[in-house]
Amino acid sequence: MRFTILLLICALMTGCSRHEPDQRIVLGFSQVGAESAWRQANTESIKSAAATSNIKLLFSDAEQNQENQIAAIRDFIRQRVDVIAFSPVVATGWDEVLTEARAAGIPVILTDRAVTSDPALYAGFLGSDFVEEGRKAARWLVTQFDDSMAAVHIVELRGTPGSAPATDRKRGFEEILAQHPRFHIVRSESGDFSREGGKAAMDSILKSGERPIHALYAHNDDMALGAIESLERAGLKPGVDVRIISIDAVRAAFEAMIAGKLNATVECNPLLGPQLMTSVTEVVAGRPIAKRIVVDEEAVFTADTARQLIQTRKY
Ligand code: GZL
Repeated sequence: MRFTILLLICALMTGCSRHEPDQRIVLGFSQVGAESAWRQANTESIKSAAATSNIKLLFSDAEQNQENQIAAIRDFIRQRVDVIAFSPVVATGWDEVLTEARAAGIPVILTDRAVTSDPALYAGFLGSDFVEEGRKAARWLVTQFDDSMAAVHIVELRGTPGSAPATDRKRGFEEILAQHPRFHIVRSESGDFSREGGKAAMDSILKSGERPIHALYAHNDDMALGAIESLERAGLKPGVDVRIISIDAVRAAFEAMIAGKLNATVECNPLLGPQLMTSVTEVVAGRPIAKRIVVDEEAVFTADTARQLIQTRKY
């Protein structure tokens, strides 16, 4: 009886409810979109890690549109979340909204992709080294053609224009290629990191009559898988007539390697959720995090080991 009266007094005085207010950390996360298998795995990792860490996640899918991401970040600021994290679809155009988050006293953590803004505007960046991924792709490709070939013609399918992975994977690839003058990128088109985009870009290149094509370098597996469909429709044997390397190492890439249609893929780990939640918890506790957290070492997987390794893959 006395408890009920106490509760009633409390409710009248402070409007407090029967339930304690939600004490969980609130994280606002703006995701690029759902453009690739890598992205789906990344989203799943973030959602499951938030649940495991008992962090309340406000999740927004920007459908690969920067305006949508900026609007989502502003909404998180209005909702006074504890931390904002996002994977920026492109590298530029974030100064204003990052300044607004800082003025609101809300720390920001970047995941997956970098921005060109002043690092003082965000607490830290957790992601892979895309330049090294590009170097790894080129180091593998130059081993695939012996000295008897005077010139090796490469087609490149780039990711989203202006995105850090597209810019840096190209930079790393070309840095190594510069040491091998027989190797030339004869065409470079954007496939926007999607399977449909990769197919359309390869269709256009094949229709233009660009020949010979000895190799394909795709900035992600989804574009490579789309290009494989296009090559087959044109009567070419992907993986045989055209040596193909891509990046991400998603399950579908292992299946394509087992089928002999893809020759190699460079791993880019999407399972960033646990590391992100650790960083969120540290930031909320007022402890600094490293400005740059590089996702651990990533491997190059080739067709000859794809069959035995596919069962070990987590995404
Ligand atoms: C890389 C990530 C890229 C993937 C693509 O960290 O930003 O975006 O390589 C995805 O599959 O679309």
